Amino acid sequence: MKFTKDEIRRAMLLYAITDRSWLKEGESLTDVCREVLDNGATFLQIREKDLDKENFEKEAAELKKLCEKYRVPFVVNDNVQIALDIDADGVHVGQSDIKGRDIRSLIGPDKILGISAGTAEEAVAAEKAGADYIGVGAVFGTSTKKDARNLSIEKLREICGAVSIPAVAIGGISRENVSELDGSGASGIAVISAIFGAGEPGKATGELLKLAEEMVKNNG
Ligand code: TZP
Ligand code: MG
Repeated sequence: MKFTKDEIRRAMLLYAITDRSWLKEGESLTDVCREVLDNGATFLQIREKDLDKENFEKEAAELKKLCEKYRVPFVVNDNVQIALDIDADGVHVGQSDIKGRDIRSLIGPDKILGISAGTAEEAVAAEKAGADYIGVGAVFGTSTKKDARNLSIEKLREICGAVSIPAVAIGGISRENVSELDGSGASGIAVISAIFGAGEPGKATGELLKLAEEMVKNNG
């Protein structure tokens, strides 16, 4: 599926990132993602650090099909080849994944490219490298990513202001702190544990969506 720049910006609103380590007994990742999409998640990324290639690819292909039904963009974390093999809508890469690589050339002009940026310089470089959006964090303390760099809201505002592509805030975002991002310039929130670690992921999604809409409205 192809998404316009406007659609990608709007899809930043509630960006869900998978983590199967939160699955309860008997649950499948696809079933939980369906519940999350039913309740309004606007973007989905598969990020499964402990899955082998074969199973990652299998899960990714299923989620791609699911997202298509909802017309929600679906990207693969880190692995450009898997993103291409399953014809995902795009890929999300970190600074270490892009060193010396031109990911935009590998994926072509139509796929979504997301790049993590922790400084204004990285953000500007990401935009130049053809990123459609940047992921900026960790804005609050997170226990999900061990090597996450912490970043102030002030820094987030500076980074958002440095680029014209949309920025999604990430890291430790929960129902309790979304409003602290008011005025930051972020186009939305990316969350793992606040959705996948919630007792009821669907209900958490609906609540986060409302809070994200409020936050973005308060941005200007
Ligand atoms: N990148 C920066 S923080 C983070 C990633 C992938 C983890 C976000 O997880 P959570 O559970 O929403 O804090
Ligand atoms: Mg990465």
